[in-house]
Amino acid sequence: MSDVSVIGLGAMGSALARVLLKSGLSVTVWNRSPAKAEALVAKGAVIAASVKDAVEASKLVVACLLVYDTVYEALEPAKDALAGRTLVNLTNGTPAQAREMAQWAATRGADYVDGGIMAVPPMIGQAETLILYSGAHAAFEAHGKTLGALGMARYLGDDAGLAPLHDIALLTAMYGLFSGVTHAFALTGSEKVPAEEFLPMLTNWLGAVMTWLPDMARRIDSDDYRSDVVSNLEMQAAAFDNFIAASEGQGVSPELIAPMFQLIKKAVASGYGDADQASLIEMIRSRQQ
Ligand code: FVH
Repeated sequence: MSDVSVIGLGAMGSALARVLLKSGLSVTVWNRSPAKAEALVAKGAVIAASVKDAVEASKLVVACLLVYDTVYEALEPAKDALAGRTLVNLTNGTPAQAREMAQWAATRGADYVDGGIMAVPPMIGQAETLILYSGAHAAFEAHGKTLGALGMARYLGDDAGLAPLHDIALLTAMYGLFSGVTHAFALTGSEKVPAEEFLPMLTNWLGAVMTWLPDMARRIDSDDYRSDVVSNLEMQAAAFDNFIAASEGQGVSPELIAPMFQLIKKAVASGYGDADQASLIEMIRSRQQ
């Protein structure tokens, strides 16, 4: 028996297996393309001849594959071996997919824990690397030490969908930041300002913007969009006209920032002209929430 089996040895699965080995655990590995196991075998991993052998080798099975469909496909020949084991799925997916997989695992007698890795492969194993988990609590606790070797393990609750929900929320925030930053670099670059020269000004500004987030969170939690507003949406809509015109004038497509402009205009048209930026959430969320 091994301490843990890792199914999927892409960039992330290999990093997970490497760190588990480095922390002194015995690790069995399986990958659709077996060649990817070679480097890990050289470091002490045991390569399983089949995915069923890999599942049978450990009480803890960690899967990290491309998408959920590939998890079902890969585990199909091993599904009857899952009983009495814990499946920790670190594959990126949706909350609905995670809940469905928790059901699928339950019908096979397995405990299911879903996970979201807030890191790129070289960050695995660092104490500050955040990995989100949700699902079977007792199973998470039982394997806490092993999972803790991968990074800072944060358990979010029994609902398997919570880890992917928070994962996707954090990733969408990151992509929103990338959108604005890419546009900003394009604007300054249109006048040949090197990105590295603009960078300190940009990071200082983003640091100042971060200090506004607690107020935004408070407003959202309390539906308070109109008290003490210092930058209302009507003013922002007028300024945004300039952002679009300046971009086009500098030969920069506004496509990364235009959706925000559309939303601000929609909010103003819906009566939020005197409200704070936080009120934009009312334009995108369903009122059933
Ligand atoms: N790499 C990253 O920066 C991110 C960081 C955050 C978390 N993501 C998610 O982790 C999952 C795996 O990502 P990855 O980086 O390991 O991805 P790849 O290197 O492309 O490896 C993909 C593995 O999936 C296997 N696979 C694909 N299709 C199948 C299939 N039909 N049956 C069995 N296995 C399959 C693939 O096998 P092979 O091509 O080597 O034979 C790899 O093991 C992912 O959800 C990220 O969003 C990573």
